[in-house]
Order: sequence, then C-alpha cells, then structure tokens
Amino acid sequence: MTKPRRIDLIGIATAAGASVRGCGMGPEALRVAGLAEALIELDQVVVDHGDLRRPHPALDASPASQRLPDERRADVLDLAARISDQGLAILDAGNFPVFLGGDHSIAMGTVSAVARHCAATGKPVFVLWVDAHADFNTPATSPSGNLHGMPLALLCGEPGFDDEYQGEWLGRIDPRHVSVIGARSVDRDERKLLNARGVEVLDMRKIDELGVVALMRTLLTRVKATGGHLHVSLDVDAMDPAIAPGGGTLVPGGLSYREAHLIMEMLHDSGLVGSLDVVELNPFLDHGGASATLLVDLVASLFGRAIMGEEAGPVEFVTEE
Ligand code: EXY
Ligand code: MN
Ligand code: MN
Ligand code: MN
Repeated sequence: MTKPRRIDLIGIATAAGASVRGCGMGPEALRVAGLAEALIELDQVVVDHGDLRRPHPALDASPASQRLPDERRADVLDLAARISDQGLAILDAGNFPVFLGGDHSIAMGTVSAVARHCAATGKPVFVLWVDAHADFNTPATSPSGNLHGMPLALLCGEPGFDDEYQGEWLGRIDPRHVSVIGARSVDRDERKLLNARGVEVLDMRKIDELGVVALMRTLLTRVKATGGHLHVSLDVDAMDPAIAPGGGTLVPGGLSYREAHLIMEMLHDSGLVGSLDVVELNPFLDHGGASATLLVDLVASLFGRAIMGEEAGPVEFVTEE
C-alpha cells in the first residue's frame, strides 16, 4: 500500500446503537492500547481529532440502558451526520480517516463520508465488512431494534427507514460492492435481504472450506479491476471470542489470530484501502486489554507491519507448471 499522506483518527464515543453499555469507551481504550504509537512506529503521520460525543449532554446523567429508543435513535443519527461531514472533509483533504467506535451504527456516517467523497471523484466504493454479523437489518426485520445491526441496510438503500434517517449526510453504496467476511450470526429475514440484494457473504463455512487467501484474492482482484476505493469496517466480534472477548455481541467460531492478520496483510499489499472503521470494542468486557491490543495490532498490519518487515512485499502466487 502506498503510504497515506496522513492518518486522521476520529473517536466516536457512543453506544447509542447497541443494547450493552461500554463500547462508548472504545476510542480511549484503543488510544491506551497504543494505536497512534503503533502507526508512528510505521513512519506514518498521525493526527488525532479527539472524540465526537452524544449530542444531548442534558441526558448524560441517564444511563444508556434507560434511554428511550427514540432518544438513542436521535443520538445515532445526529452523530452519523457529524461523522459523515468530518469524514468527508478528511477524505477531501487527501487523508486516511480511521474511525474509532463506538458501536457499529457509526458506519452510517463513516461509509456515507466515503460514498460522498467518491461520488465527487467518480471512484466506485467497495466495502469489506469484517464481522460476525451482516448488520443488514431494517427496523421491520431487526430482532432487537438496535441500530448497530442496521447500518449496511440503510447505506444500501433498503426501504423501511423513515424520513428521520434521510439527509444530505447519508451516502449510498451498491450492495453488490459489499462483502461481509467472518459472518456466523445472520438473522432469517436479514438473510433474505442479503441474498435479494446480492451482498457477498464470506461466512465462516466458506473460510473453513476455501481459506482466507482464495476469498481475499478474488475480492481484491475484483476491486482492483475497477480502480475502486475500498472501505474496511472491522468489528471486534469478527474474531473468535477466545482472542477477542471485549465485545457485547460475541459469537463462537470466529476468525483466528492469523486469519485476521492475513486479511489485514493482504489488504495492505493490495493498496486499495482508503478508510477504516474499528468498532464495538467494549473495554468493560475485555480481559486485560487483550481485545484492544489485538485491534491495534490488526490496524498496524493494515498499515504495513509485516513479520519480515516492509521490504517483505506481497507473497507471489506461484501456479503449478
Ligand atoms: N443481527 C442482530 C440484530 O440485528 O439485533 C445482532 C446484531 C449485532 C450487531 C453487532 C455490531 O455487530
Ligand atoms: Mn480519495
Ligand atoms: Mn457489526
Ligand atoms: Mn458484529
């Protein structure tokens, strides 16, 4: 990957889209785990913009769990608009935004920023959603009503999101340019939408059978052929809970340590990634910072930390003569 001009960190300290409290502390946990230092160690220029926070300070006293769904939805959408505008400014300045969640509903704003930026540059947008879940529910299909299970459906233009979800801030992506990798918990109605819209779901069964290399190589070849901008949305629960316990919606049978790093290393070598989300880290549920440290190490792999150093370069795929 050609080194970005500058990496801009933006924290979004919210759990408004989730039902379990704690991932609002995610941005600070990633900082404490040494995210900026790890990137600087890779000779990256890093600017940290601090955190966007919930817009209703008056309600700060009321714990998220007692917040009414309407209030939580208002928080999610208000933050999404602000994330979209700030992310757009960073991309338009030619920098690489790394959005630190916060629950996965922040992707309503982060992917919107990418879609708006790329609409102006004419680049197609591809999204790699690294997650145990597909996050493709609508308010009508959601089993929980939690907005962190809905961002991709909103971004892909699924009907069923009323006017309050719409706005200049909202960007649209093509569901056929979305790949979910690591999926192992997909709801029944959500599955129907994913199939109907042509979202590629590289679930754990496919990974078990075909392996990360083949799946990632096919995806990256497809993106490269279009000259597209690849946005990566990394949910802590994509990894197996044994190595990433710090999340509020854990599912057994996730990505191994090396599978997760190999995905990041292949993304680095592709040079196609232009923006990143790191979401759902819940320090309150983590074990001694293990999940925060794993996420920092995965981001470092995305930005070029390699076992044999930067000079190592991509693995050449030799076909049998
Ligand atoms: N599919 C379930 C729901 O929509 O409620 C669980 C979603 C979990 C979402 C986390 C962020 O990945
Ligand atoms: Mn650009
Ligand atoms: Mn998610
Ligand atoms: Mn998830």
